[in-house]
Amino acid sequence: MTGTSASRAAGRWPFAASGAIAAALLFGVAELLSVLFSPASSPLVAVGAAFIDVTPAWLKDFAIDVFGTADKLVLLVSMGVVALVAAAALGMLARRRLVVASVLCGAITVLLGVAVLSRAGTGMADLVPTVAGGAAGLVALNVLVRLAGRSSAPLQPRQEMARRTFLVAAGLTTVVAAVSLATGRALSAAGSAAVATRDALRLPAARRAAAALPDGVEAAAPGMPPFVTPNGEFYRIDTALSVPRIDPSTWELRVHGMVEEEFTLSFAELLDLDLEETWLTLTCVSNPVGGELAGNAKWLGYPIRELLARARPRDGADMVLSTSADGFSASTPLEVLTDDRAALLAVGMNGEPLPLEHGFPVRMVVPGLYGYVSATKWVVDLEVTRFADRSAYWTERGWSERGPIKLASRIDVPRGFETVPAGGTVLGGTAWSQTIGIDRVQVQVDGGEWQEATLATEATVDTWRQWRFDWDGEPGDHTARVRAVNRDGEVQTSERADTVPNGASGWHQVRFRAE
Ligand SMILES: Nc1nc2c(c(=O)[nH]1)N[C@H]1C(S)=C(S)[C@@H](COP(=O)(O)O)O[C@H]1N2
Ligand SMILES: [Mo]
Repeated sequence: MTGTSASRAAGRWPFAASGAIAAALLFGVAELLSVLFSPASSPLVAVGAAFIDVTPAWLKDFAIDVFGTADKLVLLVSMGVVALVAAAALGMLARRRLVVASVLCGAITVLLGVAVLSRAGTGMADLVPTVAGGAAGLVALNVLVRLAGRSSAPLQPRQEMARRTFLVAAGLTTVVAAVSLATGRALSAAGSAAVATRDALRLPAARRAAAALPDGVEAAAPGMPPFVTPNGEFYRIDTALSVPRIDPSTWELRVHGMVEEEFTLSFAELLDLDLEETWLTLTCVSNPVGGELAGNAKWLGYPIRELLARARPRDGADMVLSTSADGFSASTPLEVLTDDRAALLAVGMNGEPLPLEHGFPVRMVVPGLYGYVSATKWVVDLEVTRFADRSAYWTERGWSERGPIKLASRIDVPRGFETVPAGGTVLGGTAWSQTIGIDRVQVQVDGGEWQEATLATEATVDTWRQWRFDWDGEPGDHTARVRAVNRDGEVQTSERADTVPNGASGWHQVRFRAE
């Protein structure tokens, strides 16, 4: 680098920094103010959520495949990086064209405002954080760029002083931006009525309690996941960048559409109904073969069948479109919600109110269907309709309108590429075929004969079933495969299908080493 190009580069960084700091201040101020409005009034949250909504199925699937449940963190961090780089470029433009850069800054603020208004349930008032943030960013950009200009003009008298002024201003603005951002995030996480109410809430006992778990539901294989998934470990998949915080005293479910009687139900009314409990394994359509996007819990809730009986669906209706407070929707066949399976409007999970991330205060759980077509969290609306007339969130993004869970099995231990002691190796895993039940599980080692695994006790046909397989192997590298047979006699297919459009299939296989 020659002397002049080095000093040119050195001359540019204060402008790039000014742009980036102005952007940080914009988002920081907006984040802090958004605490006073709705979560979606944060432009950060709104843009991320809008981005998730326009994400095509393959990209969503890719993100979940690669990042699992850290997908949202990765999204936020990548958005942050892109925003800072773009803002740095804007800062450099401002060096020569401050007016143009200021107009662009205003235009970006308008776009952020549009993203906020595009979110379900936001109104004009929710623009306040974005507008205030945009104004703060604009002022910061102008002040910092002017100071940077003075400090980098070599012929300017007192250049050293100008330089120091710029550094102090830039540093202070950065601190203000960072503190507002952190405080805003922390306050919106902690200070809401939903959290306080949930902590104080005591759910009524079930009129019909779930049967106690029989002995032996867990397979005796070291390292197996627990049969009941603790709430804190339950997989979480949704489009909600910031978890909706609903105060149950304001929650209402509207039941309407092709029905004889429309009605609304409050949370207090729901708790007064005859609640029942059921054991049920939820599964995500994005779960790859052998994946962990499935969890098993005891749910407390009111049968959706009873709600629909009260509404009396009209002839010709074949679907219930459930919608959440944040605009997600799922299309569930009407017949599935009116037959005798335990499809619940759930309020409790493993003996507690639903965790906020799992749908507090009310969600749906439906045996036998993937979550994206049935398990609406933060549910506020049930519309009885027809598949021909309405479509749901993921259907509009390339997934099937119906999503029955596919028969599946996986090997949990040994883990892939694990080294286990040779001789007396215990393999263990999980299989599921909700509403039908698992009849047999078979294991094949190194391409040999399929052999019967020992099944753990079945809790209910709606829950997963664990298995174990004892194997006396030679030392060396081995491959084990698993397949299940359900109680309808269906043998799990070897045919590999991708998760898009209606769930993965194929046999899970694990390589491990015995020593
Ligand atoms: N409101 C809302 N409900 C939702 C979703 C969502 O994005 N938003 N995702 C669904 C999907 S795809 C699945 S697999 C389940 C996951 O439920 P969990 O996060 O409690 O495990 O929730 C379903 N309910
Ligand atoms: Mo899902």
